[in-house]
Amino acid sequence: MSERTLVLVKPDGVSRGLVGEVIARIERKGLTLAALELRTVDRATAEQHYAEHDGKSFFGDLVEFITGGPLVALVVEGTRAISAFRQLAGGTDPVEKATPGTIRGDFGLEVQFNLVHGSDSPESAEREIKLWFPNL
Ligand code: RTP
Ligand code: MG
Repeated sequence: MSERTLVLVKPDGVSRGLVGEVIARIERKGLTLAALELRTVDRATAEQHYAEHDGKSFFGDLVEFITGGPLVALVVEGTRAISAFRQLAGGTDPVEKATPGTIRGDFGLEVQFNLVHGSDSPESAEREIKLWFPNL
């Protein structure tokens, strides 16, 4: 069944020049791009995007980081796209959880700078796509 998922190449991924690398991996997997935009996100959007983490110790740093420079937002489409992209990304901690061969496992060292975001469920994907691409 075809699904859509919201992917972000976070500001660290953009500043390190890894946008092409991430997109190449998405395309090689067989997923397709339904939307793509470079943008610098405002605080309100960032707080809504990560609303589930509001109140946690890292929330302030997370919002600062995600609003701190341009990121690339994408809608990625294909069979089981939500879990397929989470698998490409690897676990949240790039060293302890993400394995080599994944985006985070190959390029990341720190939890805060883990390069990419992918929606974690159909409900999150629907909510996040509406937030980032209301006209899609
Ligand atoms: P994301 O939402 O960005 O795709 O990451 P995720 O699902 O793998 O992880 P999640 O639990 O949703 O956490 C969101 C982001 O918050 C940062 N974080 N820092 N310092 C910490 O303990 C901590 N825990 C999470 C990470 O950057 C994570 O991607
Ligand atoms: Mg998450």
